[in-house]
Amino acid sequence: MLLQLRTALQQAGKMSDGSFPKLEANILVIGAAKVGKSALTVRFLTRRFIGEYGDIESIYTHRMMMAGREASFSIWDSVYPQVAGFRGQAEEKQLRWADGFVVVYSICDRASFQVARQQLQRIQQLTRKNGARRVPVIVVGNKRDLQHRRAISSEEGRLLALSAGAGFFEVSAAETYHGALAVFHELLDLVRDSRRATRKTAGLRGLVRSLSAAVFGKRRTE
Ligand SMILES: Nc1nc2c(ncn2[C@@H]2O[C@H](COP(=O)(O)OP(=O)(O)O)[C@@H](O)[C@H]2O)c(=O)[nH]1
Ligand SMILES: [Mg+2]
Repeated sequence: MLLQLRTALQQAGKMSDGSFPKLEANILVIGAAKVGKSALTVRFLTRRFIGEYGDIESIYTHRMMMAGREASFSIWDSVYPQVAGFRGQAEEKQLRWADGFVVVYSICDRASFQVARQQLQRIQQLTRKNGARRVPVIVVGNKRDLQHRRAISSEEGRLLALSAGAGFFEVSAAETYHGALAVFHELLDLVRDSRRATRKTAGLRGLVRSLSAAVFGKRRTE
């Protein structure tokens, strides 16, 4: 019984040797065309801004240390499909693949803000079906350097993120590295927290099953 209890608690957080398991995550970067999805991703991975990226879809793998723990993740820099019919299938596949989402719009482009709003809704629809409670999402208003062309206020962006239970950053992939760094770091923190919450629930469920098995002499079915 004690052994089962200990196992359940271990599952809720640490490994038996006291270390934390390696964090692995799939990160999907989505948003309308030309908002700077590739610029943001490449900025984070290489610290550089190249200027033109082409419409290439790429999945990058990246390793780093986070709070003394090894993190290994894949970042899918997506391309927004031009053909509406194709959007549904491709989108669903992408959304199901991901553990965390970066939803990018341009602060100079109202249409891209609407796309971000729709994509946030789709994420919520799909993940709610999977029974997830809170999905790790960061909303990013990019091109902050273009203040004279601003069409979306910071408040509006923040409100959209808030309504979706997501984190929010305004950044300029063109001008700085730290904005991109903050976005991906925060997202990985959210992924880690949501994993912990899931494991804790699973651990507690296991504990209840063990207890009822001990008390009633048989396993409860769920
Ligand atoms: N001024 C400015 N331009 C940017 C920024 N980020 C991306 N761009 C430009 O916006 C265009 C589209 O960027 P890209 O990363 O290819 O967008 P994607 O289609 O969403 O992947 C390119 O010409 C980039 O140089 C930014 O923060 N500020
Ligand atoms: Mg791109």
